[in-house]
Amino acid sequence: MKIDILTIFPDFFREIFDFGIVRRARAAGIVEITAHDIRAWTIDKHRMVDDRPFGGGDGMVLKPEPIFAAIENLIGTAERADYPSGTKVVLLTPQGKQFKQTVAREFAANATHLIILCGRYEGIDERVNEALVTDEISIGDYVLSGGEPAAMILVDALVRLLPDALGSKTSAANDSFENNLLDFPNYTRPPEFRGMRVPEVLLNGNHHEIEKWRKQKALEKTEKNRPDLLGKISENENE
Ligand code: 6GU
Repeated sequence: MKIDILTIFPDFFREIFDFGIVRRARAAGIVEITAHDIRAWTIDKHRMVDDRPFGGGDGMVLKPEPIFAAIENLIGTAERADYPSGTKVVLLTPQGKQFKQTVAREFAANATHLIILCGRYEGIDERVNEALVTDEISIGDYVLSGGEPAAMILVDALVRLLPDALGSKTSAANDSFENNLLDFPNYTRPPEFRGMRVPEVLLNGNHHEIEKWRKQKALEKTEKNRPDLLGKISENENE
């Protein structure tokens, strides 16, 4: 998979993809990630990436010209209908559809070239959306000063789902949200720490009992922290 990030702060991404699974996936050639400065595609004297909103109001709006030029350069066309299959242009904005594990799975399975536009300021000229964007995405119901932290999250969630990105010992199939259940709790050595014992069932090696315990604890954790997920379990069992 090839991922191109369009941003006015390319330095934000200088090191954040150099750790853990994402670093290994890059080193193994599973994914290629590049952050591009939108300003590189400006052609005016002042290299302007933003301007005042028509109709008035606070803040600045990202201009369409450099973004269209960037897309034309990266994809070969600024006509959404002519994008090669597997190409997605994602706009990160609080006005987007909410990012979920299902979306990460869909991208990991079907996208081969992902272009991520990081929104900034008061927004982005809507013609970018109308002509170029295939998916408008938000990472949650709060406002960030820009799409950059959201891009980091999107990339991380997606790369670990790419075939061979996770080591053989871990599997995305058991992740929280994969079955609308949060993960069960884990313990490691020592078996007793500051008077707190590891649950006995985990120490006695009865795998059937351990499975039962984990399922129960996953349910309890979900009930406590994310009761909204529980209604979805029976819905999905029919899929
Ligand atoms: Cl993708 N961008 C911004 N600016 N704020 C957000 C967001 C994105 N997702 C949630 N809040």
